[in-house]
Amino acid sequence: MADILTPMQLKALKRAAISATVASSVLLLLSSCSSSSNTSDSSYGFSKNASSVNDTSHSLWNGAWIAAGVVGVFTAILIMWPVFRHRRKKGDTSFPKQTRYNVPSEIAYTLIPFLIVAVLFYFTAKDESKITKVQPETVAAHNITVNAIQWSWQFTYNDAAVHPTITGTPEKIPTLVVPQGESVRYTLTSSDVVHGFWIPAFMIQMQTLPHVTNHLQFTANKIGTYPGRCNILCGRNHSQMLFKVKVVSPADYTTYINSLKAA
Ligand SMILES: [Cu+2]
Repeated sequence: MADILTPMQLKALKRAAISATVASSVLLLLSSCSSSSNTSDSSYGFSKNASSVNDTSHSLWNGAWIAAGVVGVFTAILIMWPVFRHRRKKGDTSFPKQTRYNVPSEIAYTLIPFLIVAVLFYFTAKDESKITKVQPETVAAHNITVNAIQWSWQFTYNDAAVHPTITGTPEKIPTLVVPQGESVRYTLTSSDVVHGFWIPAFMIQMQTLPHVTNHLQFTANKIGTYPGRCNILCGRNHSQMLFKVKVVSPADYTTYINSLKAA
């Protein structure tokens, strides 16, 4: 391209690219600001307190972004510093001084990344163990088994003695009905390959694995219907592996369970 464009055109192109980058960064920043301030109970697109997991996940997520921002700005300064501060002076034709084996800086650039990873690991492990804590099946107020199949979901309500099962298909996506404000213990299994049980609004996901049983327990706090997805690429119709989560009042939940039993 350099052969076709004149130096003037190249300069103009460079300026346009810089302006576009700055403009899109400003737009991105503004859009993230407005989305966080418009609604009081939502933050960066995530609903606060939608489930018992949200506040823990949210602070971890925010903290990770703040850490990434600090590291990003610090790294950008380190890159820009020599670019602007140590430019070749006009008329200076000398070869730059060559330096090798700077022990203090080598220790620093080994230690700093180690510290960053250690801090991220500490907070992730601490919050993860809090989020994945489950009660024994006999103690939990409600027990639901979620089984993933290529390419839909099966929900079995173990609260009812007959354990009714709802089986979905890509055409007829299933609904997981849960009681508001009451803790549900989920048993996660898979009939075939690895899938991921994911409810974005509740900031929670866990893989469903063949031959392995996983457990998860959380409380849905707000009445409403929320989208659920498989978040592990599990084959041809992975994108159609959808479900809905319907949070209803405890009384409506009991009515629903009774209607399943009767059916
Ligand atoms: Cu899947």
